[in-house]
Amino acid sequence: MVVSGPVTPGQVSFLIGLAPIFIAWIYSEILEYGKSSFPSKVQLDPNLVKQRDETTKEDDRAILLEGGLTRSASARLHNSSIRTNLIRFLTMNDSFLLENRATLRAMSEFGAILAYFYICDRTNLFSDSTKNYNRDLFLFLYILLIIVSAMTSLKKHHDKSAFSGKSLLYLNRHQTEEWKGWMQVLFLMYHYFAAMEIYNAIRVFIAAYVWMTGFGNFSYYYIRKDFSVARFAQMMWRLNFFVAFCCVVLNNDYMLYYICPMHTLFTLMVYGALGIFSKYNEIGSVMAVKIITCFLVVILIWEVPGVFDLLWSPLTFLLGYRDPDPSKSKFPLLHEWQFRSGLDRYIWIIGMIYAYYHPTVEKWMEKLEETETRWRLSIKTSIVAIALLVGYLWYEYIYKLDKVTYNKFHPYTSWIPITVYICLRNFTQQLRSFSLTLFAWLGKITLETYISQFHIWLRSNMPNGQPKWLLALIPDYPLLNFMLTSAIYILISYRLFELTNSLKATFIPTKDNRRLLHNFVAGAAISFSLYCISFVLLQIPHTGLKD
Ligand SMILES: *[C@@H]1O[C@H](CO)[C@@H](O)[C@H](O)[C@H]1NC(C)=O
Ligand SMILES: CC(=O)N[C@H]1CO[C@H](CO)[C@@H](O)[C@@H]1O
Repeated sequence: MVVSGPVTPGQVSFLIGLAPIFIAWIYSEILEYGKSSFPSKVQLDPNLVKQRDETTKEDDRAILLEGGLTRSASARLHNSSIRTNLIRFLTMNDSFLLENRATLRAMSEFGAILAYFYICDRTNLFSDSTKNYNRDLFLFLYILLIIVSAMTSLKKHHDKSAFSGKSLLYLNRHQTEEWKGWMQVLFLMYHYFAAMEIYNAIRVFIAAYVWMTGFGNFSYYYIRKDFSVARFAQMMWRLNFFVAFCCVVLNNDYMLYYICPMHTLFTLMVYGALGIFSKYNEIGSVMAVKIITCFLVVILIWEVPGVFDLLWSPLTFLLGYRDPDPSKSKFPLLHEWQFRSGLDRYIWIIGMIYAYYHPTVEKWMEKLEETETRWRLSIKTSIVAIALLVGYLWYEYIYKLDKVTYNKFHPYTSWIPITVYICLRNFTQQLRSFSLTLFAWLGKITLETYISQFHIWLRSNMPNGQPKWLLALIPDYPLLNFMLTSAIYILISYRLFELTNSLKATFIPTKDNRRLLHNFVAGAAISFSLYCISFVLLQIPHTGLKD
């Protein structure tokens, strides 16, 4: 069943890179242990150590000199700091290891998790089972989760509106995260149980995520105006760090995890739309021109035949995907990318527009809240009625279409259910201020749960394979197995979320572009050398055999 394929240079590089880090981490733990049991050697009071940990995180320039804490402020010294750090790492310099124990631990843990991914997905250590859909069970589990989270995690938020200090905030952070959360649970369960009958709903959920990408990123860049390289790098790290390692270790194409390239693309588009001529963002007409340009760009790329291939074919090495399933491998390499990115090509712009009008709507809602009760009630009721009617019409005439026809209409209609949801979700103050924090918690780790599901919850069993099987830790007990694999899977996803963030803080300095560049060059150089070494190593047995 399992086709792990030949070992790739990437996998070997991963091992060669991980081994010294792992050893260094163990050694640093031993040093730390020794230090605390024999405190005479290096005398540091715990406060100082803590403070030092924090400074190291922020700034690698902090160098521990003979028991004291000194910062080398000169740029000259800091120029060489990556080289010195590397040398100190390779020579297993005690103080260096102690200083960076937390980072080493995070990297080792990250590596161990990836190893677990490989073991679950590409070896026969655990078995696999087939998917099985039962509507009753599916709904039972989902509704159970809603009940549990309503009973234990329903929370009222007291965030204030920016304008008047009333708790108005439509679509606040809690709500978007909760929204992501409940959609994600359905999306994942859809994969786990192969619930093909909700295919169309899943398309809407993905559109809603992309809508949120437009909405969130627009608000952020519009208000904060932070177009710095550091911020950009952080964003790219958040979206692609983990998936890049998954691709290397599991020998998969980036496109297998299509959510990642898609969100990266649309995030870049929002970034570009606001970043270019960002000085004039305040002017309404400029913003209108920008939005119209976004539409035109999308129309040009996706609607004009031939442009898509012309534009993306140089990136085929990155965005190409071939399904190993023989029935689906007839498509051209870029087909998957065209299909996935095309489905949601407009909705991020809609998200931007909603974000742009957000303050206006908020003010308007505030006014509404202050008007006479009768007026207010009638306006609200009519809005709800219209929303329900539109929602119903959409459901009847669009949603119920078969998969292929639906997909044709999807790019032009996905804004309808999204808008209806937004209206209904916040039509009373109470509804707006409550959220289910359990779902919001899950909503924070959607990227990690999305990527991890392929390998430690489901199984793809081969490079580039779609996850058609389930991971069976307890064979023959499907429900117990579901419980156990889900628990491990959610826990690991959450750890991955934390590790991605803590490593991001370590490697991407916020205010020092020079160091960011140095880190980037060093990272690229190290990866490249590891790759070359692995490549050569892999050639050796071959030539040996030929002789
Ligand atoms: C921008 O979009 C990406 C992708 O959805 C998301 O992860 C990120 O949090 C967004 N940024 C902001 C500031 O909302
Ligand atoms: C998008 C939108 O305006 N949604 C609703 C938010 O809440 C107000 C006030 O209750 C409603 O009138 C809006 O329709």
